[in-house]
Amino acid sequence: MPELSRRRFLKISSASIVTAGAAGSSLAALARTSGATGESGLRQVPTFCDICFWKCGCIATVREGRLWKLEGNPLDPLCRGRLCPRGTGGVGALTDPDRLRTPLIRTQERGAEKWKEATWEEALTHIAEKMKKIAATHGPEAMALFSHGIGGTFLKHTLKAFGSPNIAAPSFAQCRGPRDVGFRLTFGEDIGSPERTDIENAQCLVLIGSHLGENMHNTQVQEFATAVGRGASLIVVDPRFSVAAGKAKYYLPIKPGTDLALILAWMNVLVTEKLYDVEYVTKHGHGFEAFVAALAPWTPEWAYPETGINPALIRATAREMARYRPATLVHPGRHTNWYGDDAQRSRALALLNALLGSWGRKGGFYAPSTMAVPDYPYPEYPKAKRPKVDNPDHKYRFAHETLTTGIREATLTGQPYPIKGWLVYATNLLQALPSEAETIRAIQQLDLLVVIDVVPSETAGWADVVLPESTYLERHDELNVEVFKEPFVALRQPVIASPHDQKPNWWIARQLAVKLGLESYYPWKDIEEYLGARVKEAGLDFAELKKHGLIRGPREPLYFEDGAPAEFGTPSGKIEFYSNQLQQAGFDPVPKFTRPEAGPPGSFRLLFGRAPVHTFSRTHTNRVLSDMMSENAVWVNAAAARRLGLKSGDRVRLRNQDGVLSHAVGVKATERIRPDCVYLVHGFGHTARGLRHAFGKGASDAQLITRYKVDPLMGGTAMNVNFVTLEPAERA
Ligand SMILES: Nc1nc2c(c(=O)[nH]1)N[C@H]1C(S)=C(S)[C@@H](COP(=O)(O)OP(=O)(O)OC[C@H]3O[C@@H](n4cnc5c(=O)[nH]c(N)nc54)[C@H](O)[C@@H]3O)O[C@H]1N2
Ligand SMILES: Nc1nc2c(c(=O)[nH]1)N[C@H]1C(S)=C(S)[C@@H](COP(=O)(O)OP(=O)(O)OC[C@H]3O[C@@H](n4cnc5c(=O)[nH]c(N)nc54)[C@H](O)[C@@H]3O)O[C@H]1N2
Ligand code: SF4
Ligand SMILES: [Mo]
Repeated sequence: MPELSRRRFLKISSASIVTAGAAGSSLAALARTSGATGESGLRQVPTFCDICFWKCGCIATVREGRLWKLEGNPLDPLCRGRLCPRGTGGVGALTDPDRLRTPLIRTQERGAEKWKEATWEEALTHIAEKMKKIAATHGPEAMALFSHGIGGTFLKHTLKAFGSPNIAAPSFAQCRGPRDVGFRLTFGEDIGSPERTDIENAQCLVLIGSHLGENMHNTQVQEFATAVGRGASLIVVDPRFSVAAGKAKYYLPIKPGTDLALILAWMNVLVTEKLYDVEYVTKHGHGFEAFVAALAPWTPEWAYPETGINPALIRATAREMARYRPATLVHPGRHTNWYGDDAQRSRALALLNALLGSWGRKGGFYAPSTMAVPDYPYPEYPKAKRPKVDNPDHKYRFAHETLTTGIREATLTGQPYPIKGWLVYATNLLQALPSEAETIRAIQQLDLLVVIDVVPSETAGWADVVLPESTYLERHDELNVEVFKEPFVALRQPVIASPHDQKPNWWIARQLAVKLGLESYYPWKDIEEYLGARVKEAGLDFAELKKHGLIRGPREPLYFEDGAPAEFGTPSGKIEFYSNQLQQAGFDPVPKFTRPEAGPPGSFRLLFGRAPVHTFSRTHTNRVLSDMMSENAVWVNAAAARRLGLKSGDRVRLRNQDGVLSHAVGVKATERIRPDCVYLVHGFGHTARGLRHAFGKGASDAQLITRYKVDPLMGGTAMNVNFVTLEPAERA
């Protein structure tokens, strides 16, 4: 790893470099990765990270039976030998003294966080009996599973075998759903995760609220550092002067919620000045003339009062994008549930990329590939008697994944049919879904809530049964058959044994199935048997996979010019500048801008996002990471703070439009944010008493998000629609 690029990677993040400094692994180290203890008394095991869902390959070094350090696996194309600070800090997940140790069964009313310890036999028998009772009374579809990440694979299998189709993750309706819908409507394909963005080859990169450097998805940040390092032109649009904005040639401090107006005006400039890729659009486009006609009114002068961005700057940035096309990448974003018109805003981003000809082109969006690893030959699942509950009558026409909040709604209303049991795996619904009150009300309707977690989260606090999982460093998981720039298969394998009575998800899912009388769905007895069978079927060598942690496959062409097929999975088979699908469903065939509703006078719009050393709400109890950032601060524009008589370091509480009051936090008075909004890092302000280290530290954006707007195309829940005022607080 050249030292220079590693430094750049660190510089891009605003994190302390303490833990990240340990990152970077040598090939010599890899030679020792067989898992056997070497001469030095060190044992190294390759596996992949789970502190977030990027799944970077890592090498764990164990010394005298204890995990000593985690480094990037140099063979892994995702991490290229370097973990992000969170990945390195994964050591703290293992040693967290607040970990769940044994199964727990509730002894008092829901939410009291009072349980008795149970054996796995007792806990699983209890769950299976309840599930059977629910199925007998309401049908098996009345059981739902919320699950986030690869660890949910086997529980999904068990639930499908049980006969329920109601399985959802917050990664759609609370995260990337609008983006994938917007791009699918335009190009006929999702963006996927990892995103198919060719950041490292972009000549011009446009980030619209994608705050790379704080959002630490590893490959993206490394490629971002490469692009910045070689002088790529960077345009950043954000109401907050993010870490990325600090590297930008053009920074556009947009009025929150008005990006669609800016994107329409940019497209207007590209079309009226004929700066778009005429050849590409002619060859691949559908409905271009109707699109051009629809764009006519959306001039930079029209967009100015909406966005606060000067027309000259709108023109200059549109021309800058055109100058470098097709190697101009307008980043599609990831967390895109913002203001309620998000699928249309994402579609506008897709259209802007289409005008620049960047889809399928170097420095734009590459064509990903994957290795052929056949699924395990399970028996066929029983046919669910009723359709999924989350999207009745296909109300959200363009939702192509299950809506968490749709399942919650059905639980609340009993419509279209009642949901009576939730299995919740590795998702903290009370932090991840908007409106904590609705989640709690839905939980009150349940006959069974089972939470499978590593720590006693807020959601676990409401559970009837809590099951303690082994951490990712103590277990196997499903194979990661990655869809990426180059194909590879990666293995998660245990580095160390679980310290208490924790069990891996595959074991829990299998045992539960056995108790439910579904053993025939688990022809394999042990995870290695399962993984080995899949790997063998793919013609790969399991021993090699265990030794190196991954096996790479041959690269495929990435760009149209290299032979990647220029095919679009839309109804017209082309890039849909005008969408007949949308028009037929009663939506705008070319996106239109609607002005976001303003908040109460004197209030600030509440914005939120990521910090480099934390993941969502899941790392605040990790001592290594929380030592670097134990509390969030509320960013307030310096002039606005002065008007309120506040200065940096003062303690305040945030009160939202519905009267909800946050924990006390420090003020960060700064020029780096517009005066009409404030900003919090997501995931703080824990209220679960068992999270002793995180309890009461910082303010929770989730608690303040009592309102949300639902995207009419796909049912995503937009959360940037809450407003707060600030009140002085006594020092905690
Ligand atoms: N207010 C607000 N809400 C948001 C967001 C936001 O920024 N603000 N972001 C949205 C986005 S983009 C996303 S992707 C989602 C993320 O939503 P979630 O994935 O639900 O994220 P977390 O809140 O971190 O909850 C993860 C839970 O998994 C547990 N966990 C961690 N490791 C393991 C493990 O190995 N096994 C098991 N069984 N459990 C484990 C953690 O302890 C924690 O309780 O949230 C969405 N919701
Ligand atoms: N360290 C770390 N990295 C992560 C994660 C993590 O938990 N921790 N989570 C990962 C996941 S699953 C996701 S989805 C991503 C999320 O990260 P991103 O996809 O980058 O999305 P957001 O978190 O929504 O972005 C928040 C940014 O948008 C800005 N913003 C708010 N409103 C507006 C607006 O109206 N217009 C514009 N232009 N900007 C606006 C905010 O000021 C902030 O800078 O991060 C990923 N990377
Ligand atoms: S980006 Fe960081 S936390 Fe996420 S998988 Fe990679 S190293 Fe782990
Ligand atoms: Mo996300």
